[in-house]
Amino acid sequence: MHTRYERTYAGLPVLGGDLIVHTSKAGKTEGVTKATGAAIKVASLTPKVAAATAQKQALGLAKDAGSAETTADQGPRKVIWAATGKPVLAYETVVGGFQDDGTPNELHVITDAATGKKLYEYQGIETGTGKTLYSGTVTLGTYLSGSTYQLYDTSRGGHKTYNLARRTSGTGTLFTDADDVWGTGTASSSSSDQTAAADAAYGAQETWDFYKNTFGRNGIRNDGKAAYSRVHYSSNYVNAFWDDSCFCMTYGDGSGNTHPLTALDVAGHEMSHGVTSVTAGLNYSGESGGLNEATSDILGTGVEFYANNPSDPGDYLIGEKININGDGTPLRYMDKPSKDGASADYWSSSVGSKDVHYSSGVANHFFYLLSEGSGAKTVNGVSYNSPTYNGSTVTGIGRAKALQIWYKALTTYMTSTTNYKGARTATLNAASALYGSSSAEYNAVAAAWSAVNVN
Ligand SMILES: [Ca+2]
Ligand SMILES: [Ca+2]
Ligand SMILES: [Ca+2]
Ligand SMILES: [Zn+2]
Repeated sequence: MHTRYERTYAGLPVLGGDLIVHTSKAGKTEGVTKATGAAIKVASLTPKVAAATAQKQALGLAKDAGSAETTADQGPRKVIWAATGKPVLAYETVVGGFQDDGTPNELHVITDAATGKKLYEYQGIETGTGKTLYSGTVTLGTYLSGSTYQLYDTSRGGHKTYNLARRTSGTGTLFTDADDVWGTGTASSSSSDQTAAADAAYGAQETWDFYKNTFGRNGIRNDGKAAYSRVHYSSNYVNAFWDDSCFCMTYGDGSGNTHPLTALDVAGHEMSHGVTSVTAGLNYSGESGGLNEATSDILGTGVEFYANNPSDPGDYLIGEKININGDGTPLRYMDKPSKDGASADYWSSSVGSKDVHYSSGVANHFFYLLSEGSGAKTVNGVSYNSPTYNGSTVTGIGRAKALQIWYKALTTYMTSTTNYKGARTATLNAASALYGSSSAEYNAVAAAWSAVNVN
């Protein structure tokens, strides 16, 4: 038996004071491994330096690493620093934000509480390498526990990726790895395959970052806590789903268990159902159901563009990477939804009786027109040609503004029963609040709705 202990001194955590007690099966102590040999004792428990000074030092160091944070995420808290040299009373300050290259920051700075001198700093974010199926080789937030890495992203609300290994219930087993390189970039039908897990973890992190950096939203519930993801659900399961009751994301492995449904827009789509659920709560049938589905397509597309991943460039297609139709065509098209053979391009009084994945077409088409405008256009190498119901020419205001308007409408003006007419009002209210009621953006929202026959 090997038991780890953290130590405290006068109620303060002792950093670098951890130890492991080794015992035999019979319970006899066979040895102790200590992180420090020094006696834990400090002259005074009263700092000579103000906590604000320690915070200033930590923020300055984080700024050097590219962080724009102006306050500490945690601390400064009083600790005993015993990891280097003679144990002293110190402050630990943690600064979040992002580093120069976009990697999240969790800079820990240890400041001597007597002298104000920096004793130590370290980056708390582990970044592993994911070899994904759809998004190439990516950086993943991981966690080193003992000598084993976990697919556990402490920098984004504590997101964990679990393996259901073909089961259909339970949380599954947390993915672990010896060298922090996850997956192979190729789908495998093995139920311990890490590639799908790498995609799922990547999808969760990009979705988290998209919401945080685009809307200031801290996680699906906006409470700073991550959902979790499960892969290898069931066998030959050709779907992925969000479930409010477990607050978790689940992915099937697709046909032959070699086509996991883990592409970025699918991940963003499904997790956005969680956001809708805790905001507008759009009922999942009739026109509100179509708006619910469209919200997931719109925000999932937002995630895909945000990630800016060369293996999966942003587009106005849904599910173009997962080849669910078997002929390489996407599941849905936003510029002209009827291209899938079933979705509605325009509102009609019967649109609410369609399946929600088809009545969503009206709002997807609205979003495309609002972003890019009508007519022919090529974006990231994909050609679009978006028609209008009334023959009008719509000029787009750009995806960034269209996303802000949709998100504000969803979170501020839509309710469980909002229908298409109500969505027009909600997005006009949002445009008015964001840009003013006589703005070009407001007029573009009105024009884009009219172009899909919502008046
Ligand atoms: Ca590995
Ligand atoms: Ca794409
Ligand atoms: Ca897409
Ligand atoms: Zn959906």
